[in-house]
Amino acid sequence: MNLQVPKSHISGTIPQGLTLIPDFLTAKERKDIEEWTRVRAAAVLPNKGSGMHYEWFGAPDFKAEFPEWSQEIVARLQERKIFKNAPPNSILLTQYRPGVGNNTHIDEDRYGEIIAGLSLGATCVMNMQRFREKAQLLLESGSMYVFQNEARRDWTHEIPRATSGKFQDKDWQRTDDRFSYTFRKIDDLSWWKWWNGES
Ligand SMILES: O=C(O)CCC(=O)C(=O)O
Repeated sequence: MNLQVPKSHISGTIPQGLTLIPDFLTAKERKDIEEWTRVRAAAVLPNKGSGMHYEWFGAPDFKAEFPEWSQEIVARLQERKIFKNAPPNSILLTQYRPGVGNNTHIDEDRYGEIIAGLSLGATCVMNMQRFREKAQLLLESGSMYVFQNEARRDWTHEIPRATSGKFQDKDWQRTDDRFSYTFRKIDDLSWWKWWNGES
C-alpha cells in the first residue's frame, strides 16, 4: 500500500513512487512565492501566445541563479530525503495560461531520476497513465508532487488543456495562470551541449 498521496488528492490507481504533499508551503510562503513568480513571469516570460512559457534556474544552462526563496524549499526537500544525498541543481519555472497544458509524456532520462514539482496559482489536475492503469491528481497551489521509481519511469503524465472540471466532489476552475517549479538533479549535460552546438 502506498500512503504517500492523500485520498483527497488522487483518483484511480496510486502509482508506486508517487508522493503528493498538499501543504508543502505555508500560506505565507505560497503568497510570497506566487507574487515573486508573477513579477518574474511578467519581466522574463513572453506575455503573448498560447504555448507554455518557461525559464531555467541553474542547470542545464546556468543562465539564472536559483531564486533566494528556493533555498528553504531545497532544504525541506533534503530534510525529507527526497533527493537522497545530492540536492537538486536545476529548477524549471513553467507558466500555463488558462487552457494551456502539455502532452502526455515521460521525462527523458537526461532529466534525472527524481522530479519534484511545486504548484502555484490556479488549481489544475494532472493525468497519469501506465497501460490501462490511470490516475488523476489534484494539484493545488502550495503542493509538491514527487516522481520516483515507477511514477518517474513507467507512468506518463500530462496537464490537460481544460479550464474547469470536477475532481471527486470538488469543482475546479483554471481562469488564472498556473505556475510550476520542477526541481531536478541534472548530472549529464551532454545533450544540452550537443543541442547548443558546444560538443
Ligand atoms: O507543470 C507540471 O507540474 C508538469 C511539468 C511536466 O510535465 C514536466 O516538467 O515534465
